[in-house]
Amino acid sequence: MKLHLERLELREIELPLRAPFETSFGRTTARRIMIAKVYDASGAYGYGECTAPEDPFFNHETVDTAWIIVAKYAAPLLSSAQVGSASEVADALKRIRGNRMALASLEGAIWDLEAKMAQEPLWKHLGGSQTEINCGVSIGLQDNTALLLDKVSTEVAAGYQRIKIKIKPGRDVDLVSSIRSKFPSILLSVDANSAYSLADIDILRELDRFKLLMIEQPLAAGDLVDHSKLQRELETPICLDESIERLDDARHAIELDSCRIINVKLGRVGGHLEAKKIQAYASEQAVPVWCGGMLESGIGRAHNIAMSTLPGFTLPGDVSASKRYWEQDIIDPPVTVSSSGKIAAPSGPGIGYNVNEERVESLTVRRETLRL
Ligand code: OSB
Ligand code: MG
Repeated sequence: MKLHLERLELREIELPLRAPFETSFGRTTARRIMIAKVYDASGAYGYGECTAPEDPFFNHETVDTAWIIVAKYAAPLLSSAQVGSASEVADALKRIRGNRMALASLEGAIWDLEAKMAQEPLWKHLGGSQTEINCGVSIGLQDNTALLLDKVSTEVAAGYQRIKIKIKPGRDVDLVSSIRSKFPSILLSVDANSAYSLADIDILRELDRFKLLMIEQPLAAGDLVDHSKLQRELETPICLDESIERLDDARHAIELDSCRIINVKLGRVGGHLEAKKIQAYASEQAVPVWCGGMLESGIGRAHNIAMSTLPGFTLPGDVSASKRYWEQDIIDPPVTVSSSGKIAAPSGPGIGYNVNEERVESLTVRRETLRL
């Protein structure tokens, strides 16, 4: 079925987090989220979520820059390209450098639309093969170690298969050591969000003693060369997040042995098509991948679930239950995780969750409609 894209509705919603989320680069208390809704001439529509954060501290993108990129550049390019399928969107937008989270929101909406028009779940439409996905959690920096241990206990008891904690210089080895004394055998990883340099190699070597599943993005965002030097010095696999924005980055990283695991984030890599290419290449190279998160609302969460059903997504991801972040999500039903730490792939068409449009309307603080 050929698409005839008609219009794009952009909205920004404000959604308060249940608790602040702190990383090495900052603390978030409420999300500002751009949502893209794309209509076909038939009246069908699809939803995408932009994962660009509020501030340019994770990468260069923000919700404000994403809005400009989509409204001023991506929508006109898409309109003139007259794409007939979701798989053509990335090519139609390729003149735009970077800004992949912005572009992915648009592409995601069109994938949802296309899957809905085909009356098939998005995960099947993408070529997914796993009917349930393995879930882990990401726990932010806490005010003290007792609080952190509490959080870890809660999530382990809830059934999550892997615990990841955020670290930064000065709050690293001690945290890991405390968790390991209490939980000697859980799957445990750390995420530094680029907070270290090679000058910190002694600290990173100390982390090697704790049988971590991985150390995520210890060095600079975008770097591959220093990560390769570091990986040579460590037993623990390095996982890259911020350094992987496209298939070529994944290929370079694997060729250089800069990492042995890849975190695929739909927004960061520019959408489902690029994510599929990265997982296919990593699978060929026997490098496991998993799905990262960016504190998404239900729409982004649903897209992450669909992507996580692709065959290479073997390690537990950062896709967790709606209730960990939101008092009330914007989808019905919310995402729930079983006591064995799994999310079942939904059976409905498209993203497979209903967007609560009344709630979205009441949270909206900005809107714009564009012709496609
Ligand atoms: O680096 O994985 C990250 C949240 C915001 C920005 C970056 C990251 C994260 C997380 C949370 O770790 C993942 C999630 O549960 O959405
Ligand atoms: Mg990360």
